[in-house]
Amino acid sequence: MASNIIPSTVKNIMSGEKGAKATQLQPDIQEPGKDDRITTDYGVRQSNTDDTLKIVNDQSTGPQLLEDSFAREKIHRFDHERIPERVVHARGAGAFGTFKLLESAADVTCAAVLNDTTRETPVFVRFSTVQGSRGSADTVRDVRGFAVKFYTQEGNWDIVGNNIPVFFIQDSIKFPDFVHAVKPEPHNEVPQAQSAHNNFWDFVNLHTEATHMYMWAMSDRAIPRSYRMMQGFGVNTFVLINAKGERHFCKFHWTPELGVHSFVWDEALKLAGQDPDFHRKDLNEAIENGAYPKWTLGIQVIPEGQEHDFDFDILDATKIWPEDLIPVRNIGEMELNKVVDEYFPQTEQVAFCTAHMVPGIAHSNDPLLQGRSFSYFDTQLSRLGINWQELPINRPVCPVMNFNRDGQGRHRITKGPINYYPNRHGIQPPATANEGAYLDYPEKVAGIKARAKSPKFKEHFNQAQLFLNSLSPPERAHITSAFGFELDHCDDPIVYERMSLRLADIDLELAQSVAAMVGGPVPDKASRPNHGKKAPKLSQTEFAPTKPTIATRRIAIIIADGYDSVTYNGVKAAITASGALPFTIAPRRHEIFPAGSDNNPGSGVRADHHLEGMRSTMFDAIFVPGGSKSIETLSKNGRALHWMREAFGHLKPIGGTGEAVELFKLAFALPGISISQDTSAVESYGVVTQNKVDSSGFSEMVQIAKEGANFLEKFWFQISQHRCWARELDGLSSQV
Ligand code: HDE
Repeated sequence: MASNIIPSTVKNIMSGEKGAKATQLQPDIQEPGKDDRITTDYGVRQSNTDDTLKIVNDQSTGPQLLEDSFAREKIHRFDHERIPERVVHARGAGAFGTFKLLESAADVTCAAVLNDTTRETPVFVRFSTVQGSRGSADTVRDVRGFAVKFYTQEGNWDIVGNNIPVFFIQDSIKFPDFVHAVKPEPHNEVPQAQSAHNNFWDFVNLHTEATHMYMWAMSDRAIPRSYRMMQGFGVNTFVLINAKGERHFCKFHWTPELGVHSFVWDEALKLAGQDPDFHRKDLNEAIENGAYPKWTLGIQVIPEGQEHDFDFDILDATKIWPEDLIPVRNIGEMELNKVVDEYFPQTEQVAFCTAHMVPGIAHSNDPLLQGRSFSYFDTQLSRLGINWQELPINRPVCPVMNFNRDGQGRHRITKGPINYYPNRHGIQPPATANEGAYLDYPEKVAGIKARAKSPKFKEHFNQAQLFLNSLSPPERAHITSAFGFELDHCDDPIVYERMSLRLADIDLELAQSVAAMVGGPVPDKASRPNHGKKAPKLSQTEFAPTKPTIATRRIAIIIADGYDSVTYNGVKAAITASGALPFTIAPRRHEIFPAGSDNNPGSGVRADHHLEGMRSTMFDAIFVPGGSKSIETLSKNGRALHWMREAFGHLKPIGGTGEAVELFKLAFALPGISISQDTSAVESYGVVTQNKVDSSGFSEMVQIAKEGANFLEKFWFQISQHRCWARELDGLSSQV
């Protein structure tokens, strides 16, 4: 049959992308359009993809035919769509970006990516949870993966890090035990993506080197508000080598521009059901809105020769290097500025490995790191096959030239008769130092061969205490309730009783509060005294942005028919002008009419969502403009009142003008909270109101100031603080 259809085209997307990695990815990107036609995998156009080939007549449908290769191909390809998910870190979200060096670190490393301040290095970052399977929720209590692949001109360099600076184990040989213990239990595959079960707490109780890490995992760090608001850490100790051949031990830090912020636990729990994709959507939303997330890259370095000067072993991944002893030097900045084009080929198929290091960066003898560098290569085999490094997302931007050949899924074609070295033509010899070869450091090593570790590895409690002592009062309170939650989910008394006693190794007050909550024996004395020391930068409160900001915050504006449109419009414009995101929420997702409009179509605003469709958990703050009819409707709406009370309970800033004050009185009729009827703006426990509205100037950029002169200045200040902790400390939030 002759075809008059325009020939099928597969377009390379050439626009909107720049840089070496983007160029390299381009030939593999298709953008199907209306002029394209569906084909088989071998390129033949298909006429019908809805009916299998079968025998039919006027009365009946007969058998299908084996010769229908179209149908077989379609089902066969579908049957094999899934690959094994990552054994840990299965659920993730990725994005592309760039790394720029701000200050050369040539004094400690000859890695060009950390020397050359004129370069922009493309990166791909994958954030993840650890325990859950690929379909689990984003907001569970868990460590978050923070893996960065730098496509440098000297080859790929991966920092495969986490958002917590320490780990549960010191030696890689324990990893299978640890992962088995934290993952769902083998007999019933319960629970999903949670450490709140017998096996996890049994393991970490018996395995005391995990103590420091589970303090972090019970802290707010394990329930981040956003991937964009987390720190990242290389965790392991790496080695930097400079041009003089000198060695420094190094830890890598990523610090987010927006500060480090977390959910409150009840909110995280609810979001796991209400919006399990919250974090991946949040990442894409920010990038698509041009609010590119940024982190600084910092290094802590210890010169060779000083590695034994500390009371902890610097190769022990269960220990931090306190910043008062070894300051962080910020040397670079990473920005994420492009969402992935397709999840599977990019975020799912990206393969990180701690052994991906460029000249100037090397392994230390950290026994966790050594094992990791075997594991990541090994695991890619079962996930992606032996040629995983040929997938576009994994390819370096510099040439890959070697005699590794063949294997399943080989793409590259290398011409010529030679596939070995040395060869008679002198093809592809190893590089010299001047040609940028990776040189191994000639480290002198002496010792006896033994299954053992050095003595300092055996101290397991000092830094757990250091961490707890360094937290703010709300953070400390959250740790106590997190233990309360987790151990309450353990039904084997051996587990929660032993853990209640174990906590007395860290802090007596913590142990007593938790034991009382979970039904364990309440210890009457500390099993080891708390040394009382603190260290800087362990509390999240120390990472507030240098200038308070409400950028990228999601603010729900709640209205009903009869709302005050002048204030609504003014505040909404001000939210946008400040880089935050306004969402209008109303009893229905249709046009909502303002006061005095006589419900004339076109006079109002279409709600983005209705009160049942979304929940307060999905927003950072709430604003309610006045309008007597609107407030009367909202006051009678149970869901609207629930929004207010839930946001209040989750410590969120709440702003209201005009008659909204009446709604707040109804919603927050609590002793201790006073909502003034004044004409001036008042602020009480993060609830900011203004009874009489002067909306002039609402759409201008707002000075963020607690003691600001007008409503927006004060409301913005509350939003910039993330949550109103005083509400929780004074027990108000638990009363709603
Ligand atoms: Fe991993 N880890 N890990 N890990 N890890 C994996 O590699 C492993 C550890 C981390 O987004 C696996 O490709 C061992 C510490 C991240 O693709 C696997 C040990 C830290 C990711 C593996 C550790 C991490 C992984 C599973 C103990 C923080 C996700 C799939 C010696 C510094 C990377 C894969 C991505 C993934 C092994 C401990 C971070 C099985 C053996 C410590 C962020 O190879």
